[in-house]
Amino acid sequence: MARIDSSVMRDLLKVYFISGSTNVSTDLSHVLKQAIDGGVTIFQYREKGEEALTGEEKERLGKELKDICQTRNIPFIVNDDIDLALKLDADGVHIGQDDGNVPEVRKKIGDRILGVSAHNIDEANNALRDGADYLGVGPVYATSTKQDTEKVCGPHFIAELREKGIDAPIVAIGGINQANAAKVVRGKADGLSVITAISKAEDPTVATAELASVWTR
Ligand code: TZP
Ligand code: MG
Repeated sequence: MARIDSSVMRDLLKVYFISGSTNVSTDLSHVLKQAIDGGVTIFQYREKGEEALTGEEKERLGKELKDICQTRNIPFIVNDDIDLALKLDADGVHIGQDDGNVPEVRKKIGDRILGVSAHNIDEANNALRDGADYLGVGPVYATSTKQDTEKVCGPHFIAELREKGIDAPIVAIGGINQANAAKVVRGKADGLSVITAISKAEDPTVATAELASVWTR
């Protein structure tokens, strides 16, 4: 196996759904299937928050979600938990700036997909030098899903990173919804990542299809 090609990575980032059990009001496996029907291109299992599952329960749900993704040919990414990613034979891992050392994570996961959150040009350059396949950049808009975020950077911040020479695949995150998605795309992101806009949607299939439609508009 080799590291993922950056043009393939860019395409996969288009409609990036992230969720854990605490982000849904119903059953996450069901929501994920509905979202995939609407056009999700990659999924990240991010089990966070006070009521988050741990241990065997987290692993059991992770396995269920991974199987859904595998059956439907959608890459399955695990947030932060490298051991779980390896145990489940995930397609990749996403880490934040405080979640470990990028070269070490790269070594542990081999050629699997590695995403790293970056909030400025130095973090972006370092992450890419150390083996990131894509960058997560945000919050582009205010979000109530994650409490400890950096300040809101706006979609134009991604265009600024491009002007500073960052050509790597970038997915935007934070407060993205069906109403502002087109602006994020114009800001030069390769993809949109969302939690609430899909996880809490009345109809996740329709919500996802609406997000996906900004790429063909
Ligand atoms: N990182 C920056 S903002 C955010 C994360 C994980 C939460 C995004 O959630 P939502 O509901 O799409 O605003
Ligand atoms: Mg993290």
